Amino acid sequence: MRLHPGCLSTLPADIARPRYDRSRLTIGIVHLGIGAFHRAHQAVYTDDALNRDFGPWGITGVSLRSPDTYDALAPQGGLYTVAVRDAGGEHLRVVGSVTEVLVAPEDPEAVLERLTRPTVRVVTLTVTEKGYCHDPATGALNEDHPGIRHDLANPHRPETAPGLLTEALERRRRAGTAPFTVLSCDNLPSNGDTIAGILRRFASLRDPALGRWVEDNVAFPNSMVDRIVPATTDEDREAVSRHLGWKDAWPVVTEPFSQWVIEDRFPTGRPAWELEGAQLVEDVRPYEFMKLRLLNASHSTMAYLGYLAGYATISETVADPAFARLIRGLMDEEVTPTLPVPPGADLDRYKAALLERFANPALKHRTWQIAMDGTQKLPQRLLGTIRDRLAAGAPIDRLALGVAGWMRYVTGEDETGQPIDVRDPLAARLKAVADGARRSAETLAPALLGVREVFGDDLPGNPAFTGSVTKALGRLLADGARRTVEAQP
Ligand code: CS2
Repeated sequence: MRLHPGCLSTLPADIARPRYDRSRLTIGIVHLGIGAFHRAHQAVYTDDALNRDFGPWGITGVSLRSPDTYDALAPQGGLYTVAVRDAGGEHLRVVGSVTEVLVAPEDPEAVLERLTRPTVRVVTLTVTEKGYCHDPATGALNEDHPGIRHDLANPHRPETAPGLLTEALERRRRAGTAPFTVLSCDNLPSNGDTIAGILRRFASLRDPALGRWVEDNVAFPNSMVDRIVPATTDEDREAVSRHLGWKDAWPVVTEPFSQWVIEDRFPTGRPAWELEGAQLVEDVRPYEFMKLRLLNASHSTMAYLGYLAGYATISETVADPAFARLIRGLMDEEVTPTLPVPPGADLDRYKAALLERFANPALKHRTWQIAMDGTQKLPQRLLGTIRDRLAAGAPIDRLALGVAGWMRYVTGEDETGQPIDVRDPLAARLKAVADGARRSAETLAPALLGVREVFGDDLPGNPAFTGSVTKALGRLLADGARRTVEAQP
């Protein structure tokens, strides 16, 4: 039988469930991009906050592309299971904070209706890096993006996150309703400032007066989000449903660790997330640097080199002593010197915990999944650190090997000659560039460095950078990823 609100009281005692009356829950948050990460992170913090201090903070989840999540959760009344796994076993909880799911392409008016309700005071986003329709190298709105062009031409029938948010804000402005707070929960540098710049520009292009209103009235707090959430497999669905005793069409699987650091700027209020472990701070940047440059940079480096070496998951990759040594060296030697230490943080303990989290055998986090959207991820994960190191005249060998791993990966062919399913908004262009130059590092590296959206205008002209990347790529093409990693100091 399918999981549904009526079965909550019959669940086994060891399974946590909402302790509040969901039938009285009203919507206060709209979330754009209701994927697995949101459901294992923000929705859990909100569920905990509702358990402790019930209030008008129910979540409307919005899918911007596919109806899959709607098809899975709507028959379950929005309920789903979070399976927390580590070497010690699995703990389940059923989350109740998501009250409904909408599919924007199927019914954009319903989404806009929710976004313009005065009771909706916070809009959170996990639309992935590419969902911001921006230039990853600069963070500015990409005005040539096809979705942005569509939404500027059809402002009342938007398809993109910037278009939807701006149309909703415009309707609130006309109705005299206070704006909602926009809380980005994606792995972007200064994610709040970035979405602020994107929306202000988009709004100004629509109407300069609207642009000024957004500038003067809308809050965009920055945040750092962290929890490892692999894509859910059918095997996970079966295992969780067996443990639960009810069929859950789309549970999410995650680790015990969770962190959320938020700039406390919510003029019209927010749930008491801080009572559930979220950290409210003045300045999120040191936490964001720590996480993006240590965790996400290691993830991307292991994703490309691990995949090329034949490893399907992160735990398999880091179990290889040569890869563990590479990641340890990358974090200690090349990244840590660039990091401001966040208040109260112990970087050595943080890094040791990261290696344990990567090694979690109960999480099947695919290298292929993390390898997606490299053009949107490399700038904040590897290239920012590289720029700081170059400015300090410091070596970048391991960071450059990560970049070279991406270059080798986007050629679209693995070391056994099998095709790689490269997923990236620029995949076709990368393939064309690689096909034109892939015989040697001396031609492939400069060709890919020419992708300005990734490398900007500075790095392609920096000989220390281009030399280091070309050398590493040459090794990968000649010796393969495993031997190249083994040869690292
Ligand atoms: C991963 C992240 O897929 C990826 O790019 O590096 O989703 C990562 O698991 C999270 O940022 C961890 O908080």
